[in-house]
Amino acid sequence: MTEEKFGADLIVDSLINHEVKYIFGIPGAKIDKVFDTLVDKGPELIVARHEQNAAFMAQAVGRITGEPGVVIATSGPGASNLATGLVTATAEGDAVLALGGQVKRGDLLKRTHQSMNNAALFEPITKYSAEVQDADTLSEIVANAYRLSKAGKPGASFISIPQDVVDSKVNVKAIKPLHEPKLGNASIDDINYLAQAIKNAVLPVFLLGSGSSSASVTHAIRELLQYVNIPVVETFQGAGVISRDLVHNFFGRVGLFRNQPGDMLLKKSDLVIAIGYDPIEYEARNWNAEIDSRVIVIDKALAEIDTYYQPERELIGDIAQTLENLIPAIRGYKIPEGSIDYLDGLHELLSKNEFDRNADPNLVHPLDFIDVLQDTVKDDETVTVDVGSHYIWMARNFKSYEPRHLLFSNGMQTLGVALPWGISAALLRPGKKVYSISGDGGFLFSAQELETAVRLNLPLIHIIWNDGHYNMVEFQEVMKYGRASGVDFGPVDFVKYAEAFGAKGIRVTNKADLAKALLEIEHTTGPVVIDVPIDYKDNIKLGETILPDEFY
Ligand SMILES: Cc1ncc(C[n+]2csc(CCOP(=O)(O)OP(=O)(O)O)c2C)c(N)n1
Repeated sequence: MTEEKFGADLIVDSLINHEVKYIFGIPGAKIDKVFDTLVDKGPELIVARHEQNAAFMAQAVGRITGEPGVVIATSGPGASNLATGLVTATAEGDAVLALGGQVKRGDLLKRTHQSMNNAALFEPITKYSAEVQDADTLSEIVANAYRLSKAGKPGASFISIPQDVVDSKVNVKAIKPLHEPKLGNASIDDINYLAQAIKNAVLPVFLLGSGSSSASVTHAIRELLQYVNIPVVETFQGAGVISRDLVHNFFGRVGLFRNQPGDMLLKKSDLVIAIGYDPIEYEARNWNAEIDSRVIVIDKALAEIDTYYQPERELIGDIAQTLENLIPAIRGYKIPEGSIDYLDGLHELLSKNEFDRNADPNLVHPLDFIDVLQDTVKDDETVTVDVGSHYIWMARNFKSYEPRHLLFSNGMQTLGVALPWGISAALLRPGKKVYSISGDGGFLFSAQELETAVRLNLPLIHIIWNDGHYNMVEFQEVMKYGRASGVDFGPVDFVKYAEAFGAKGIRVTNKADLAKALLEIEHTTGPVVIDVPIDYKDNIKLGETILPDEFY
């Protein structure tokens, strides 16, 4: 006699067939049969302390591996708590498969406990949102949702599963993942067109976006730069594509605000080659305000066009293969002599420290913090960054030489991502330390996950830039209105907070203390929280326009 199978088996067997390693979530009655099934088989369940954070954890799996991270929540508020995580994943191009519980089908049209139109709620913020009506279709729906989440521009898929569907007997087996079709390179005509455009250019520049950070594209870009010496700027999510041995090609990151050496380079360039660039990271109106840039795109899907972004050509296909095909067509290209001095000047500007770090002796200047962290973090370790003024300082100044090792929420700018992302990075990169960084505001958006990190005994070091304010909003309000509003909150003893969760808590008061603390915890297993009083005296300068005319 064959063993009876239920909807929950079909879901879990589908995840097994897709080689899903982790599933993040919190149970509830409508979906608990899946949790019960997970006791016997399937991915490792990571119980989170809030569904929003479970969704962030799944997002980080998508970000780091390129394969969908999987999250599961119950009906009603369990499902709706996923919303911020899923909208962040969809906006920022991270594959996520979300499973939400639902009331039984007979209750769908009644005012019943936790009844809600799940599929409609998630429709505008996912790539795929559906409710299962027939248990035998569960596996096909999982398979389609899974592949759609990572196809083209990745994002979240959501499946709503009524309780009686999860619980009912099924008559089919789980679908095996199908072979993924591989795109070819862009057309030879388009590749030759770009090659000719580069040969004619005086100052071509590569703008590397999030889509350039996969292993294959990063490899192809590095290979290309062995043959042609073209300057590069990264978006925040393109961090780490340029390796240590190629730093001579690197001219910084662009993002908030339009005042970096990379902005000047984009402005001066007569040919911007945008690779895997997603405008959500840094809209073209920021770097092409005058609508006079000549842009050619290399991507796997069509660009989204706007007034400020009208690419002259688009090379659409597998990005890595397109780049490989570009090499023979432009091999030996050299930036014309006339541009060399300009680039040297920009490099000097990039390395110049414009700030007076002589702060209050009991505060740490952001650049001192970054120096200490830079000396501590190894290239194969991960740094996740929350949203706030600290994110601007880190994105501009923290060097990273491996892709997807310095992570930012750079589309939705969602507060609270750093700690949950750090948890996933620690799970996916076992044996490597992870540093997550947040402000004192953003930390409390997801700080309860410290318990998850402690439970899993993860080597996670969470560092809080403590200034007692929602500073990134504060300094911009001051710039706009001459005063701030709604940005103050009371103090929290983060050392006691950490200890209450079973983590180690450390408070430092200056740069030397910070360096000592990081050294002391080198061999600590399990999570550590470090509270750093930060000196934000220079933050207004972050937003000032410093594009001097002589660079145009
Ligand atoms: C979920 C969410 N709510 C509100 C905001 C708006 N916001 C952006 S930065 C910020 C303040 C961050 O303060 P903090 O975490 O202390 O970092 P700091 O700016 O002080 O470094 C706020 C409220 C947001 N980006 N995300």
